[in-house]
Formats: sequence, structure tokens, C-alpha cells
Amino acid sequence: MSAVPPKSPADAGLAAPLVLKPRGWRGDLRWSDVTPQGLWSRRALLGGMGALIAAPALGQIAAEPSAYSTDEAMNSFEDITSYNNFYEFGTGKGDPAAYSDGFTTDPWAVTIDGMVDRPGSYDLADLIEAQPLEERIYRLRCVEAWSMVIPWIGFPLAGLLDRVGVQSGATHVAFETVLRPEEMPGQSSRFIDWPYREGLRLDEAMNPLTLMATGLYGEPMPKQNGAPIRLVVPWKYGFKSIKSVVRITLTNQQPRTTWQELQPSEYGFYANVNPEVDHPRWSQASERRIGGGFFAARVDTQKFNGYGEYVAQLYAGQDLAQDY
Ligand SMILES: Nc1nc2c(c(=O)[nH]1)N[C@H]1C(S)=C(S)[C@@H](COP(=O)(O)O)O[C@H]1N2
Ligand SMILES: [Mo]
Repeated sequence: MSAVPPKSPADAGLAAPLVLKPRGWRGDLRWSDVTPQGLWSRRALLGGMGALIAAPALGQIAAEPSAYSTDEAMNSFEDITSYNNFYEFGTGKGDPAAYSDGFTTDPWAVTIDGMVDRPGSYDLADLIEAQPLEERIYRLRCVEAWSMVIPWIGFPLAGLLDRVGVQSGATHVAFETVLRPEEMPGQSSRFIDWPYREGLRLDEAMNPLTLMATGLYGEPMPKQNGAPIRLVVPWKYGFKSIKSVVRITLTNQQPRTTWQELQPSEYGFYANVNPEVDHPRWSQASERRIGGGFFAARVDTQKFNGYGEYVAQLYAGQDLAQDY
């Protein structure tokens, strides 16, 4: 990672400003002032935001940091945008940043269908209208045993599902990433049955931790991180947090998901972070916290990635070694 030269937001392939950079956000700090780890502190955030900031048609960003946020040191913008898994652009960690320039993220529509009262193809601006945007600083734990701390901007999926009206009998939510091989070079490789698919149980989808994220570090979502809108489920391995979502389907069956189909013995539907259940090919007991210098550390992995107080009850009575 340190071999990758630092990037400005423009160089990092930021999408069109679907999340407007609100007036007052970050004051007159320049990009270079806030990029280094640690400068983007709660204090700077609060000081820069002051009051609620109106972003017409795009909702408002709450001024207070969320109670769900961790106060662990955040990874730098550089870490978060240069070390990625987004196989649509290649399997190398630098591929998503290197090969996503030509990816069009505006206009963007999301189809919401299946067991909902108001199915349809929603323009992104309409979809996120009236959803209050929040910053949520979450740990992200990849199944490959590395992790980061990322300040997402987004809104709880529950609010969106409430707006479209989930019908009784629906038990699960299925998600799909855009299928666009002409813009996503990795989709020419057939080892995955594209589009990338993920899914949640309805109670997991409705949990207040579950976010639809439209940005990070107060900026529109970088392409390599899943512009313009992606799922973030912080208590599950990173592969559940599907990027560049174009379809959300309410269903009464457990959906088929990309990694579970590819390697059912290695990747389960639940994929809850669990140091007690090893991957068949490596231990999940600890993880490498990505980052330069003293941030490159091996830390113990926490059950549910540390979010057990909010989610452990979802799995009462389930054997998590069986439902991995
Ligand atoms: N569509 C899609 N979504 C995806 C992936 C992918 O390859 N394609 N990779 C997943 C994996 S394995 C991880 S760890 C996270 C990484 O998110 P980040 O690059 O924003 O840190 O995205 C997840 N979402
Ligand atoms: Mo991952």
C-alpha cells in the first residue's frame, strides 16, 4: 500500500457528487489537511459541521456522531481507497482503484421488487431523499483476515424498506451489483456467475446497524468502494457488504449468494465474524489491521466484529458453527 502514491479525491475516481458536499462540512480545511490519519477527529468533525446541514433532495447529515460508531483510529482515505476487494474490476487489491475510472455511476437507478407494496425502479436521488444521512465509523473485517476502520456516510436500510413497504411473508432481502462488463473488466472473467449477489435475513436487514452507504470521509462514495451506493453490514465478513447495488428484492426464501455458491464449504450465508469458527484454509482468531506505520498491527478478532450487543440476539438458538 505504501507503494501507491497518495491520491487527491479526484484522482481516486470519486463519482459525481450524489452526496453533495454540504456547506460548512469541514470548514475551509483542505483535503491535505484532513487526509492523514487522526486529523479527521470527532472534534474536527463536530467543529466543521456545527448545525444540521441541508443538502436539498439528498437529506441531511446529522451533526452528532452516531452512538454506533467506534472510537478506534480510522484508516486514512488513502488506505480505504487503495486496498480494495471489488472483483468486478479485478482480483488485485489495487485493481479497483486502477480500473474503475470508466465506471459510470450517474445516473443510477435501483430496482426494488419482490414482496413490497411499492415496487419500482427508483432514481438514486429519489431513493435517498428524506433518508437522514449519518456518519457511522465502523470496523470492516474481511474474511481474508484483514480489517480497517471506515467513516461511512449513509442511512439505515430499515428506513428505505419501511418506505417501500415490506409485505408480510417476506423473510429475506436479496441484493445485486450492476452487471456492466463493458465498464467492469473483471466481469469478463467467468469464475463468478455475475452479477455479484448477496442477501440478508429480513431481521438482519432491519437491524439499525445495517447501512446503505453513499459516501465515506464526508465525500461521495469512491468508485472502488462501491459507488454510488453499497451495503454495509459491520458484524459480517466484508463480502456481505455488496457494492454498487442496482437491485433489492424482498423474498420468502434464503437468496443464493455469490460466495456461498462458489465455495459452499468455505463461505456460508450468514458469514458472521467469528473468531471461534476458522475458515477451512486459515484461522479467523486474529486479523491484520491495515495501515502504515504503527497501525499495521495484528489484533484479536471479536465475535460479531465487536457488535454483539446489537446483533447477538438475532441468532439466539442458532448454532453459529453450523450456520457459518
Ligand atoms: N460487488 C462487489 N461487492 C463487494 C466485493 C466485490 O468483489 N464485488 N467484495 C467484498 C469484499 S470481499 C469486501 S472485504 C468489501 C471491501 O469493501 P471496501 O473495498 O470498500 O473496503 O467489499 C465487498 N463487496
Ligand atoms: Mo472480503
